[in-house]
Amino acid sequence: METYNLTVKPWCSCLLIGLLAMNAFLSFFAIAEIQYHEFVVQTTPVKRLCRTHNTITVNGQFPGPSLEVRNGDSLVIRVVNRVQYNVTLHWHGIRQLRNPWADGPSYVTQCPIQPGGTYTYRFTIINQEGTLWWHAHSEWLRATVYGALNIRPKLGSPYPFSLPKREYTLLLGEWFDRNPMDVLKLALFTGAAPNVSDAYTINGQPGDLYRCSSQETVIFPIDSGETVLFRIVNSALNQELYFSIANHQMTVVGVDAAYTKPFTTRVIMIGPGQTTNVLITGDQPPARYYIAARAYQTAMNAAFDNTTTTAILEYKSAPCSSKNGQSSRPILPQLPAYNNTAPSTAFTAGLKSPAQVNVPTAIDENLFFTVGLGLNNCTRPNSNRCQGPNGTRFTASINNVSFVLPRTNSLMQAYYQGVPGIFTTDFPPVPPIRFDYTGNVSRGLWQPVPGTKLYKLKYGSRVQIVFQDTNIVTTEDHPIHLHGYQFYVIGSGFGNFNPSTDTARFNFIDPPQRNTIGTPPGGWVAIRFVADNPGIWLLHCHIDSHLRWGLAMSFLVENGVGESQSVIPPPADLPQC
Ligand SMILES: *[C@@H]1O[C@H](CO)[C@@H](O)[C@H](O)[C@H]1NC(C)=O
Ligand SMILES: *[C@@H]1O[C@H](CO)[C@@H](O)[C@H](O)[C@H]1NC(C)=O
Ligand SMILES: *[C@@H]1O[C@H](CO)[C@@H](O)[C@H](O)[C@H]1NC(C)=O
Ligand SMILES: *[C@@H]1O[C@H](CO)[C@@H](O)[C@H](O)[C@H]1NC(C)=O
Ligand SMILES: *[C@@H]1O[C@H](CO)[C@@H](O)[C@H](O)[C@H]1NC(C)=O
Ligand SMILES: *[C@@H]1O[C@H](CO)[C@@H](O)[C@H](O)[C@H]1NC(C)=O
Ligand SMILES: *[C@@H]1O[C@H](CO)[C@@H](O)[C@H](O)[C@H]1NC(C)=O
Ligand SMILES: *[C@@H]1O[C@H](CO)[C@@H](O)[C@H](O)[C@H]1NC(C)=O
Ligand SMILES: [Cu+2]
Repeated sequence: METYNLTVKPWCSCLLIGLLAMNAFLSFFAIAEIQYHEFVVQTTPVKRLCRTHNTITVNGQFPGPSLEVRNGDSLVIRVVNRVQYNVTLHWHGIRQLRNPWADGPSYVTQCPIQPGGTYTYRFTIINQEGTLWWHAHSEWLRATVYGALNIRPKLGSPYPFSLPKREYTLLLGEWFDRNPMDVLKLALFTGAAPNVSDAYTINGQPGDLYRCSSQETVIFPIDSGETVLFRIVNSALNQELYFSIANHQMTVVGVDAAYTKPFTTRVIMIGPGQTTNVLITGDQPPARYYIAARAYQTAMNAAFDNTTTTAILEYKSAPCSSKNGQSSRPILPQLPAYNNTAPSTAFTAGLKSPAQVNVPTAIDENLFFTVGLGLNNCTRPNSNRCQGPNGTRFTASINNVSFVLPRTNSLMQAYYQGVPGIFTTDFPPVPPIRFDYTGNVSRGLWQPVPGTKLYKLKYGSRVQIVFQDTNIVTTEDHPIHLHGYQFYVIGSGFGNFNPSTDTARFNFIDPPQRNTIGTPPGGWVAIRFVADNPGIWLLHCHIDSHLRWGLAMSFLVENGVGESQSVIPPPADLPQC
């Protein structure tokens, strides 16, 4: 198999271990590999939109190095922090069984790697296949610090579709024509929404529709008649995106790290944190076709980046004139209107597991979480620190708790070492006040309470969560990401969740498995999972501005019985605060 975008691994030596009987998780005949990498977080000049910026990268690459692994492989990644910011890396979607120490969210599972420091992430990929990615999990550094984490089946194990000859990784990103950390800093000062980005990118390049960009537009070659696999990742900081390829159908075969029942579509909606694998066949006249993505914007009256990023699908047999000539600009695909929710709903409804899956039918924990924004009133509404709507500051919450990270320890370290005073475990399982969530919400309900509250789950408990979007400030699609787990998405709908009618429509047969799922704007989405991974796991909106405002909480999953159901001891080099 030929892989595009295979990046050079710095000092990657790979050693084969046959018949790994010592690792109970690996099947007896598996041949697994241990990959060693060094990721140096550094400042690198990157030129985009006519200007050069000192950009935070990994190993000087933007996007960062791709990790190409197989199910069962182990990764040892030594991270060296050579920038002035605190850094952590998160391996988005990797389950990290019993191993929260390698998960990465700053102040949740570890203290950050401070300037000049190092930390080695060690983890094994256990029963996961598909496309994941990695990114910084510390303030807004993930704007430029991210890369693919592609997991192929074990050697000799097939894909559930005919093996494509070629595969491409396509990372969608968001580019700011200034230091993203300064954009965040300004927003945190003023309390207003952060400035929007200046471009979307495909593998780091904005494409033909932006100034000073067309020379570097990414080109994906295809042969007439061949089928290629595209691994699409939304690494954008704050924006759901619509994605399409001119004149070509896409066959969706996977989302996050799970296969799906194949279905064809002209457009996909992909939220920050999500991945989608699609097959594309070169069945059109040999020419060049635009691949394009732009915003799917659900928040009302909010500024957003309305630009369009493009790459080019180029038939190798396309006439030279069409490759070089000014005359033959590639065809642009039709993308839905920014505010059109119908194509997103249709796409999401098409996602199913390939066969019947094992969804817990009985549940031990029935959780109902309201998710949304809020506004904090100011004592001096006219001050330059209260530039949010009508002299307020933006906030966000789950069940009216706006999540606050600790500063003097990580949640996981405090829990493991029994350090008191860092968090409480009284996160409310249901909203403290019932109201018409998606109706006209009384202004008196808009200000949540800050807190570092966790929700305790017994090992092995069967959990259902209904995420209910609210109309506080605005209804919106919030892409909710759960660390340490994959869950089944068993239902969704618009308006307020109604247990007596909506539960009857849940899909217990073939719901898709994901790690990130959006709430329909002004609607709800229901998930189920078994709490079989002990540790502290962050649940949050993957729109980074919302995360920073507090749209997050954490689960504390207790140890079960014996070592095999307990968190492993922390590594010796775990960063301290
Ligand atoms: C944000 O946008 C405003 C208005 O366009 C501009 O004046 C300001 O410099 C920007 N600042 C940052 C940090 O993005
Ligand atoms: C994008 O927004 C700008 C400013 O709000 C507006 O002038 C422009 O027409 C919009 N472009 C598109 C393609 O919607
Ligand atoms: C979407 O925007 C268009 C024009 O900006 C407007 O006419 C239309 O009513 C909007 N649709 C929805 C569903 O908000
Ligand atoms: C701000 O105040 C105006 C005028 O009172 C009102 O119409 C608007 O809804 C308010 N906006 C918010 C977000 O509270
Ligand atoms: C929402 O309720 C407030 C009072 O609680 C009222 O002033 C306002 O007109 C209502 N808005 C709508 C759109 O119904
Ligand atoms: C915040 O201010 C608004 C009006 O400006 C008021 O309706 C609301 O009750 C206030 N909230 C709190 C928590 O004080
Ligand atoms: C959240 O809690 C604050 C403080 O108790 C209260 O003013 C507000 O109404 C609550 N809002 C909701 C949606 O529960
Ligand atoms: C970096 O992390 C350390 C440890 O938590 C903290 O003391 C320091 O203030 C942080 N620095 C910045 C710039 O956030
Ligand atoms: Cu959100």
